[in-house]
Amino acid sequence: MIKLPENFQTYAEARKAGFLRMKEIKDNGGRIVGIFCSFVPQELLMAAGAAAAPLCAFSDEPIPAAEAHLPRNLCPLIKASYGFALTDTCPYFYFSDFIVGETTCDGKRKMFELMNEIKETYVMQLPHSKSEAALQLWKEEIIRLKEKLEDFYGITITEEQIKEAIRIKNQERNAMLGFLELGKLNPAPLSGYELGTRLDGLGFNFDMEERCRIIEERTKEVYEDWKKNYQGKETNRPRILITGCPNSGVRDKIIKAVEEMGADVVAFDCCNGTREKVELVDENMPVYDALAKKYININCSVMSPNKSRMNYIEEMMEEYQIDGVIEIILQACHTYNIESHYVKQTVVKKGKAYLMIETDYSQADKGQISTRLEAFLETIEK
Ligand code: BJ8
Repeated sequence: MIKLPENFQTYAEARKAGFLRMKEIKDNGGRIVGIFCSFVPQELLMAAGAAAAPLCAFSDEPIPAAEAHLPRNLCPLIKASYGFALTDTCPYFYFSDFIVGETTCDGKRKMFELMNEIKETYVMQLPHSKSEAALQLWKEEIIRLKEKLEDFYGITITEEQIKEAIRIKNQERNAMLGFLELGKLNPAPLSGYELGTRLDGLGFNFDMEERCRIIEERTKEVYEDWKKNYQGKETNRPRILITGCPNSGVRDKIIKAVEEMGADVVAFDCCNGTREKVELVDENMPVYDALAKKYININCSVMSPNKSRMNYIEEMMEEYQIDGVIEIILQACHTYNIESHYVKQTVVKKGKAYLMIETDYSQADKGQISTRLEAFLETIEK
């Protein structure tokens, strides 16, 4: 695994550092809205002057408590997120004025009903296709969220404010994308472990300008180091693309493990990767049309059909010179699990290696996963 920089902040450290920022926002009378998903248009929260608190949980600690209300055979992300709320042990949930959920998968959709009993949870009705009719519905839902924010805070949100938020969020997307696209360099300039951890960690920094500055500085630093120390050097380390469900809760036992075995994770088709960032919001369209178009195009498996994800994976395999794809499925995630059939087809058609790992946040399968990763790497000839 490529060495981490000395000042590297782990995900847990970044999350903890954000607690203080949250509290400061609250102490100064600021607004905070908790969110779970890439489909929630953060530009509206920004236009309302609210920070978006990321609430998706990646720890198995609160799961036993959640299982008192939720089925055991449910996605760990859903159980952990609900468990934190139920046990009142997540400062991001605690400081949120209200929660914005969305009808993505069945598990989250129904869990939000229970969460609403703990704290107000407003649910956006996300259509599950990208048709013209779905786009219109989604645009109306986006306007409804704007109205919800206006009612909740007793404010008026102008189109000018939304335009400005779109401009800033697009800048941030570009900065993050610039960092993730370092993975296109060959040999790999940094570890996939760092790529993913930094991106997740920055979600706990609510100052967009600072976020951009930090990531642009690191991008520049890594690129210069690559030119000096890696460019032109031969390597036989396989280049891996990670796809599927959010992977932060299983990063150590899959991403870190495979890198320690001699591979480089260089690309991420997932929500803590490029998935939400590749398409910007069109700054020349009317704001609600532009937001609806951008967000409905996110290639999540809750969309049906979702052919554009397969096209995107194919493109990524070319652009990042991928040797093998690891698909991460969180236990009981039916949409990604079923869609893995097409992902495998897409990868195999290109003559590359494919491995699907279905797992949860526990450490019980760590040894078994290591064995499978080792066997997978052996199938990749370099
Ligand atoms: S846009 S990936 S953040 S829904 S919770 S679907 S893992 S069973 S998280 Fe997601 Fe939005 Fe899509 Fe991204 Fe499966 Fe679990 Fe559901 Fe999940």
